[in-house]
Amino acid sequence: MIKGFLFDLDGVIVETAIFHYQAWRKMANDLGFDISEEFNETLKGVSRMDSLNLILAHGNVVLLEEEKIELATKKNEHYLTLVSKMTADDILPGVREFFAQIKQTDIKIALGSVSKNAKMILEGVGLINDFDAIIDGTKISKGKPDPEVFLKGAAELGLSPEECLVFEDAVAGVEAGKNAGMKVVGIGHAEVLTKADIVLKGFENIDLRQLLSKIQ
Ligand code: G16
Ligand code: MG
Repeated sequence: MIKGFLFDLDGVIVETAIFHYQAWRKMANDLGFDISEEFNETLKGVSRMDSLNLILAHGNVVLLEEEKIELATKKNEHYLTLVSKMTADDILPGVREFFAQIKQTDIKIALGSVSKNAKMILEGVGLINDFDAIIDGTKISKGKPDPEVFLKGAAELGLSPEECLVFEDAVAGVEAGKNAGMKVVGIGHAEVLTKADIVLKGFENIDLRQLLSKIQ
């Protein structure tokens, strides 16, 4: 029986991928190359340093570790100026209504994000108090597709993996949920999120009971 929902942040609750893209693109442009929106898809759910390494390899740029840390810090500062403007209007359609349905049940809610900025973003959009547990990039050592983030989420909720349902928009995130032994609802396109148990376009007009009857 499902007793806990584990939500990814970026692409599930809010759309921060565009801000990550803008900040990484500026960095790449400064280094003399460009990154496409399609390439940006491969960075979703991937940690900051892993993303940086993928981008540098894409642009055939080799740097020292300290130079990489400097670039990642600068990118994050730029990213923070972009996300600091986020408000409740940036919550993805249907999320609030879905949360309201959850609150009428005994199902607990946790965040499972690899972002080190997750809490700041949840505060900014006014959702921080809706979570029973928050696992973010400051609490984990391995990014998705490693299951660490979701296993820690389940543990903080006091639940077993089989009692948890993951909501994820990234291929690496869906894999992380499956690697944790959990059922996964993909948010996005079924052709992309092939490992998810069920795929929704988003939360608009989603009936919680109907969803649970399909998944259990
Ligand atoms: C998010 C994004 C990734 C980003 C990562 C680290 O993961 O999808 O693109 O690289 O966080 O973010 P930060 O640089 O803020 O620590 P998630 O798990 O919320 O999808
Ligand atoms: Mg995501």
